[in-house]
Amino acid sequence: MKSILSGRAARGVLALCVALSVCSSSAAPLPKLKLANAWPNLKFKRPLWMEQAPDGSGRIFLLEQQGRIVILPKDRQGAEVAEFFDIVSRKTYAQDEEGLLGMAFHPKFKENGKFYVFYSMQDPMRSVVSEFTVAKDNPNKADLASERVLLQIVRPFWNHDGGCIVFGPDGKLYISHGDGGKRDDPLDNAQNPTTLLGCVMRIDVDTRTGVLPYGIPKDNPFVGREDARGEIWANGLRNVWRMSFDRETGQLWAGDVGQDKWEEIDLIVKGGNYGWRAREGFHPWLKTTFVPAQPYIDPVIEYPHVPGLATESKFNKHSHGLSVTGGYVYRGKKHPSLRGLYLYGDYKQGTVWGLRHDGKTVTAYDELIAANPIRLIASFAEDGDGEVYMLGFEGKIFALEPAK
Ligand SMILES: [Ca+2]
Repeated sequence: MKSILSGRAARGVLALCVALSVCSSSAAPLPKLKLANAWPNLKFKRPLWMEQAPDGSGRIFLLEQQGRIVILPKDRQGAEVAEFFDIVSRKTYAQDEEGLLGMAFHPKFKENGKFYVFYSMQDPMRSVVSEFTVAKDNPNKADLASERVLLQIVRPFWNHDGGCIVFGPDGKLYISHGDGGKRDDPLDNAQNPTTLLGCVMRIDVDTRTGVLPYGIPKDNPFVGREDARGEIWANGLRNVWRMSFDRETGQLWAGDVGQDKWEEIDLIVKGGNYGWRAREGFHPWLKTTFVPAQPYIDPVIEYPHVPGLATESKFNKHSHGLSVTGGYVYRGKKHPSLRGLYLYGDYKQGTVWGLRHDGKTVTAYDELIAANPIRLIASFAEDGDGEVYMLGFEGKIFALEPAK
């Protein structure tokens, strides 16, 4: 756009758009997408996360649920990966929602070689967030002996572990953890600010608070309260399966997996309470014993588990699904028609949707790739250039591209 329109011409077009009210991107129909096999000669075992190292090396890392992280070949026709990290022997994966679930590179990875992982362990059943460092003599190998355990969160049940860890633009580590599992959050964990279950946390990996192996940022919402954990950034969340920061606006987008009726996308803000188990999506659910300090925050969008339910939602043109997978706001350069679009999908139905948001409300939403229940959407991913991918749980990595 910059090269095509001079400043004056751009202002002229803008004035015309305002006058006609039809030219904004929000009014344009959303583009249909297709999946392109990004590494056609590779197949993975339950891939759950992919990320490019922020060190200028161009290396893209992929995480497998059983406990392995590999480096993908730069040649996308390549058939060999380099094994970077392996904790499979720790048996971190015992049941479906357990395992090595998340990883994040320290923003200064290039200088300090530090990265973070989230994994499940047994006896006692718990989630672990640890720091590791790259081996001194080999940039393509993690030093397993360098592990520094930051957090251990005891889990009452095997599912709803969350497990997404991402650094924010503020350099702090954000961690999602589910409500602890089972149906209806039976222990009312997501509303209970004294537990780290059912929330998004924010910690500082570079400092220490008291005897903790990490720092609790002073501007976290519950700092200084006796009846709440200072690590919590937002709560009332059932099981955030994938969250991401919009690299342009810094907003934190999350997919919060629903139970029986509604899946939702949330914009996570400081101190926000997203309602679970008192609410599912925009709808009342169960009683909670906790009185929220502020009103519950509604989702950005919701979709139903069965088509007939859609009429009960203001998003009544949204197709259905069973388990949301949060994605990314597209900020890449390759596909201008996708710019600013938040992409998300359904793990079980394999549908991909997109929405546009003006900072306050959804201005457009649509199905971009039709359902295909054979293809389970484990996660989306973003490379260093902001290009977006989808990880198929069956083992393939797809690039998302406009269909025409
Ligand atoms: Ca909610």
